[in-house]
Amino acid sequence: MEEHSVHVDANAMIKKLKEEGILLVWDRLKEQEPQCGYCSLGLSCRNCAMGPCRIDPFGEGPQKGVCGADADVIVARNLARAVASGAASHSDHGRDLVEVLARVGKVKAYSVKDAEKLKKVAQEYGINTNKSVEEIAFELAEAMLEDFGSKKEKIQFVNRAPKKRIELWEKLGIIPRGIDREVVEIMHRTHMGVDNDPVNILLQCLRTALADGFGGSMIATEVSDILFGTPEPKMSEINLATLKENEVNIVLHGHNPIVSDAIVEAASDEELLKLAKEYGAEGINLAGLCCTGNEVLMRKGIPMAGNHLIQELVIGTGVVDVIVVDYQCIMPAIVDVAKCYHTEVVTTSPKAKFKGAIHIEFTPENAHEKAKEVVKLAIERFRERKAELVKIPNVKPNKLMTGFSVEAILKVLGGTLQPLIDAIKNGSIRGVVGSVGCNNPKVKQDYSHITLAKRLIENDVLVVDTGCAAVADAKAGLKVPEAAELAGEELRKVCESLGIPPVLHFGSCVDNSRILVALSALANELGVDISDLPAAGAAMEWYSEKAIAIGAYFVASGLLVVLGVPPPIYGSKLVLDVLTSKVEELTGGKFVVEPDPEKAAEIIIKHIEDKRRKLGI
Ligand code: CUV
Ligand code: SF4
Repeated sequence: MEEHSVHVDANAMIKKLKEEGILLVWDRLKEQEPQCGYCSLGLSCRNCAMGPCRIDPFGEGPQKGVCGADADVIVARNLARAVASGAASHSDHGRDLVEVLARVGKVKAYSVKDAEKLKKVAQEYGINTNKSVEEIAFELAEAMLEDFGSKKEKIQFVNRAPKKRIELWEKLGIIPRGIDREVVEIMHRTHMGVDNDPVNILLQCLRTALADGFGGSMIATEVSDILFGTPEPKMSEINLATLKENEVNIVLHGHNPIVSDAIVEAASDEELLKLAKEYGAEGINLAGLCCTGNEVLMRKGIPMAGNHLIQELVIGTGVVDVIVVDYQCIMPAIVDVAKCYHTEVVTTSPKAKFKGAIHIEFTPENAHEKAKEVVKLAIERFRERKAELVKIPNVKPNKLMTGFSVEAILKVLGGTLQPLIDAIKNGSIRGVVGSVGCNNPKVKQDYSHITLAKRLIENDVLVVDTGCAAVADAKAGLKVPEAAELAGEELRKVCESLGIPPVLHFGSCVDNSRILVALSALANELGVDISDLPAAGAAMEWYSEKAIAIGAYFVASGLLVVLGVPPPIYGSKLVLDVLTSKVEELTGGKFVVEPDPEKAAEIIIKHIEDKRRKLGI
């Protein structure tokens, strides 16, 4: 059988779980195959009860749904609903953070860790910062909540984009007005008998995606930095061997740092540590998964167990006492896997309960106590481990350097972007690529992320990564300063002189907003638009609707975006043509679908060289 992952630790665990008779994501994918062709092409619609309807892709069967909608409308509408869901997920996560920000000073568990950033962001919102931190925090939270509503003409952070870009969005009529508003408008427009112009629907996709990138996601990043500290470079470790056999292990899974941060605090509580030792554990060990893992890794250097496709495997080590989750990308399957071990799955959000899990609901008010409760539960579960099921893969944890916020990069560069601009201009850095997104069981785990990153750095292209792509690259050893050796000669020199790796960890998925901020700043310094930059994006192993929203705001911002997994748009020539070609005339960006990471690298490098030529550098 072909191995499902490129990693030794993952494959060892897959083998172990298979032997134990546990069904995994790859087995369930197999059971689903062949997957529905209509759905894969985007040609099925169940938006109303006259349906469900399907359009025959070969032109022989029906070409219209019961209402008369054709393939173009149905495909565009389906894509729009995915963008709405993706934007809503990032943004509702952002809203939860804003609600904590509003309570600073009133709750025990949270405070402002970066007052300087609080003031800077408050000033952007036109708030007078001559008052207490708590007052500023409250006013900023109120102002940000207005970005979610429908009373504004433009979301505040849109102003961070280059002037030319904003003018372009105005001309196209895609300035996002309110985060919730754009999402609601997609749900409205895709109801039967509303927007039946596929191009008009696609433009609303771009506007909603921008409400995510320059709205919900950017708010999530900025407020997380304010509350938990703006990341700074630090070393940490990654892979399944970050779990410790002799310690209580708590795995932090999900997305929002609100819960994970409180648990990090609680895990160093003296009394709980004492209790753990009484029960025979040497300590309390934390390991992250997916994006909440990225959040606590970036800010606190908490080790990372793995990315999306590791979530079932991590439990299979038999040493996870509690896996605590909030929301997004948490497979319901982990509850089933946990049942085969002593592991408890703990849910924390009223928005995301799982059948078979223990629900310990976190609020800003009770987070302190609830976090201790979770840690205590883990300590108790430690005693219930089944020795015969314990097996941590026999590998060493990989090292990585994390913590590259835009602020941290500026510090590394000595306070200005000039050294980076010089390096780009003189060609020692040919360009910058954001490698983002998930794992998908349809792709050998991490293969495409890692291959793409390697080819890019070999060709002197600096890679910045987020989400599960970031975890993949780190596991492959691309995020240590010594990885500079794997880069082309010119990029190697730059990395060595700065002491940084050629692949920089920008954070979680909402932190893709950091890429928008960095590219906007670069474009502004150079006096050009984002679409003029030698830059691109890639989501080689994406699975999530959130990744579609990210791809769409990158394209709306003027970037070429390579998708390694085909999106469900092939049922409409028109939609396919707009997104992979015509949109370039509008925004300067476009999608390319290319599953082969070697070819994807070639496409990106060619794009970067074209942009350099046009800039005359
Ligand atoms: Ni938000 S969205 S699988 S955890 S990157 Fe990872 Fe990242 Fe995709 Fe989910
Ligand atoms: Fe069918 Fe039209 Fe209803 Fe969709 S909206 S299910 S195409 S009738």
